[in-house]
Amino acid sequence: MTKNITSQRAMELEDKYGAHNYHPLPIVLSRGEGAYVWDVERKRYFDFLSAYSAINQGHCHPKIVGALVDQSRTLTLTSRAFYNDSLGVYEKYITEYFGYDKVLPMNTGAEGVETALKLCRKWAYEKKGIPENEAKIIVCENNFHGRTITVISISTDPDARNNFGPYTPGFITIPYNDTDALEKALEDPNVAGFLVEPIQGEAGVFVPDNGYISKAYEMCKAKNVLFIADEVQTGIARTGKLLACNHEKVRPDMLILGKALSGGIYPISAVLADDEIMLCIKPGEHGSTFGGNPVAAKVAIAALEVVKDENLAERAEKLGNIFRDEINKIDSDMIELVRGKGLLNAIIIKPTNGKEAWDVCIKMAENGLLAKPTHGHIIRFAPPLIISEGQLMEAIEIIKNSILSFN
Ligand code: IF1
Repeated sequence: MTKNITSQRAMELEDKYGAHNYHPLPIVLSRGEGAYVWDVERKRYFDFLSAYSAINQGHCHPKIVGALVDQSRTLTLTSRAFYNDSLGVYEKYITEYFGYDKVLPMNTGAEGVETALKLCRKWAYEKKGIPENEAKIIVCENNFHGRTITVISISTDPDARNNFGPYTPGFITIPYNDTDALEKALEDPNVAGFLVEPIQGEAGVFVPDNGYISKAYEMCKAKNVLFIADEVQTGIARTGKLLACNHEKVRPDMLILGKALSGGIYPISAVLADDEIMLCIKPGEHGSTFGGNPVAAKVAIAALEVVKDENLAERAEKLGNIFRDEINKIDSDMIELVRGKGLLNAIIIKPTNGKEAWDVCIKMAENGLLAKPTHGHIIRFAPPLIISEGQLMEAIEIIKNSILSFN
């Protein structure tokens, strides 16, 4: 059916038979390898979105695909009604990899966030002694934690939350990167946790002030409040360290991972925590059909091995510095600012001559590079971390020429 489908036909099919919950760039992809993707007309592009940082290890990494194929031929799913020979091995591997007592395996990032919120509330009632149904969790304005009802209940983005009410109660929203606001919110004795992205990805790669994460962590500890890091997008080497929290030597009480935990090959998420928190959930109190399945277990081990074997964090650190330095050299009024950490960066575009971020993305696509605006005038640039320095320089040339074409 998909043999020799044209871009036009593919888009028509999605328009007619699919929900209209996205507005994609008019590019129909059919193949991915490393830092590249190809459309159905066999045009090659640099992928500078990496499926929103799920493809850190590069498209179709042979080692991860191999793990997927081998396990898929053997045993794909047992449910958690029984044990299997892969889950415990994976749980040992990932908890030692990140330094926690235990892991609760789920599938999507949003499920990981929901799981962390449930663990935080359980801990609040059973360990901290907050009166039942009174627990509150602090979240930040302009967050993005997923699309489920509770997660959009804490969103401040009208598109994400409008007309999806009534909303889940029990949250306090404060400005991001504002420790005074956090200090005030922490005065409430019923606060159980603080859920935060170390860098706000969807908000436009908003990097907080140096010291914000470590100060926020210390303030939470002083009030016996759980520091919960959503590293679904910033984790797995993306920002130049294994975790974005590592930049400030913060060890979150709960760590939420997703996306590149599978290298973009399979939906895998995880919540890591120590026993005092994790053992608050007893048998039968949480779970998921696919959570921790044998294929996910083997794929995640392979994906994490690639991160270490190919030094992806060090690469992201080095190449990210080159990216920002080179973009800052571009002489164009359209470039208001470039910001980011490691290979999670964004360019703030100043609309010029009637052209804006979307037009820049269309021009870059014509020139062989894919990226997409987040809000308004911000374009996120997040290539696979396996990109070579030569490829990066070639990609920067495309970005430069595309932007200068509007001068
Ligand atoms: C979409 C955004 C990015 C995330 C963080 C949890 C999740 C995400 C920090 C939920 C997911 C994805 C969702 C996807 C596009 C993308 C996205 F634009 F939506 F906001 F990356 F910034 N925490 N982000 O970034 O993980 O349930 O999706 O596996 O919904 O369009 P998920």
